[in-house]
Amino acid sequence: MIAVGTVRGKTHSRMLRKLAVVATAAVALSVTMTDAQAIPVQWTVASGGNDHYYESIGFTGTWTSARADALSRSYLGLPGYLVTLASPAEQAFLLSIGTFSSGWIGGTDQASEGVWVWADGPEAGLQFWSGGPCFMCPGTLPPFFYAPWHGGDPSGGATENWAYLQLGGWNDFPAQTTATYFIEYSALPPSPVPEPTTLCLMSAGLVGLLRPRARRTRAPRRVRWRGSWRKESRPGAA
Ligand SMILES: [Ca+2]
Ligand SMILES: [Ca+2]
Repeated sequence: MIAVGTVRGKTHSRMLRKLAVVATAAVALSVTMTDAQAIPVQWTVASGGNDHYYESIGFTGTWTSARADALSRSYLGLPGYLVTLASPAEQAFLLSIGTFSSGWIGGTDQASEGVWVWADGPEAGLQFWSGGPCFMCPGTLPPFFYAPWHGGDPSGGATENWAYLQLGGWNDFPAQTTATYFIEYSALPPSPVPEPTTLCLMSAGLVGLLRPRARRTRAPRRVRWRGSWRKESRPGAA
């Protein structure tokens, strides 16, 4: 009985090990599927897009923390940033691939109330809206080309400075609101190259800074010598 019991015990152990292997494989498969679902989707030029990649991120936080999280990410070597939506087509594409239908986007008027700009990405600093609520605009109001606010928004004044995409249009939310967000990945434009004129002026300034000071020629002073005046060189004179 003891021998049989031992055999059964070993068999039982092998079964448990197999179950553990199967369970581990199932977890790995689950992780793989989750990763696959999270792969950003490219809006190709061939389909009328810009070749940027888009993704909805399950991270939940304030606009500021979502922005920091987006800036810490990259995909295929392309830097991430809170999505910038420059056209109806871009927003439609984003919503077509997103896991979520709402979340933070990259607009803010925190720096100057009513001056809505994109925070990061190729459009960093570009103003897309001015002032308060947009009751009648269709999402296009010169000189701004796209800002589909939800009816009556942005309405929060100085206490609501962060743009949120939701069904029915954009909304302005306060700092303490937490939500998921949308990310966009693309190359950023290179830093501005100084104009040739600017380079010349900079070079001239550097030359002036680096050139040793010329010794000033000081005129000799006149001193009385045995009843008559004569010239005497001053210390430091050339
Ligand atoms: Ca964009
Ligand atoms: Ca505001």
